[in-house]
Amino acid sequence: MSIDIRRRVVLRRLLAGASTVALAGCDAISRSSWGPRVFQAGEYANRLAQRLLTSRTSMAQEFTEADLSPVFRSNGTAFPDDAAYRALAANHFRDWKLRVDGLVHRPMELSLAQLRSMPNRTQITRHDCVEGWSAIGKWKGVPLSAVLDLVRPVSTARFVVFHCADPMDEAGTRYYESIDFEDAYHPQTLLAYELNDRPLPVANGAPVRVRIERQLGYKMAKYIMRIELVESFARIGEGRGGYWEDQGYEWYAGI
Ligand SMILES: Nc1nc2c(c(=O)[nH]1)N[C@H]1C(S)=C(S)[C@@H](COP(=O)(O)O)O[C@H]1N2
Ligand SMILES: [Mo]
Repeated sequence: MSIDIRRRVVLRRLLAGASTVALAGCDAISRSSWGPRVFQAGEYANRLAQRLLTSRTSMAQEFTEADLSPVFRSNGTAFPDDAAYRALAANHFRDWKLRVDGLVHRPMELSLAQLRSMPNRTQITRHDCVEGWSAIGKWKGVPLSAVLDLVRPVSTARFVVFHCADPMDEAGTRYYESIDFEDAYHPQTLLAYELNDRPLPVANGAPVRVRIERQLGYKMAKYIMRIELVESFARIGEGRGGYWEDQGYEWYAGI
């Protein structure tokens, strides 16, 4: 067992102990007026534990060219069933514009050429899908932080929402996802436009998809059309911050 894993085990045991103690007093607590505050404190302890176990600011592991998967498979949508998207794709996304708006001082529309002329970062990382597969790919893109610096979020903004091109159901609900500012400003969070030294394939989210390297695959929205800054996601989809979150997945999908 590595020291890191052992540290996690020890922490988990400590925490399991703490919650047993809390539960023992449950009945009495729920009958008293200060009950709800205790549960909030419990939730706070859980979040604190998460931070101790995996620091949110740490970097995800990066790999070498030798580690690249022979194929980076596609999952979920592989070609959005949307006429406007297909027209953009047919013209190699020359007319595509990324709209960045919501709680920002300076809403903008950025072309692919503009994004490509901004500072960029390349990283080789492992993608983990909740369905049980992983792949290592090389991503190049503009750090999301650079785009946020251009539009300047207003002080009440707390989350970054990605609106995608692909309809997910008969009603036409499109894929959407969201992250908080800790992930939005993380140096490995990219608006990626290249995979393995080539323009991002349609199957992997062309022209631009987000990389959020310390979370699971479903957070990494493909086919991004619009980025919206919000104070809460109460008015986004069904209010849980993402297409899969609204079907019951966790909002923070840490790995
Ligand atoms: N717009 C959109 N983004 C999406 C999905 C999707 O269906 N539509 N699937 C998600 C899931 S579950 C995974 S694992 C990854 C898959 O990325 P890939 O197609 O590049 O393998 O994209 C995520 N982002
Ligand atoms: Mo996934």
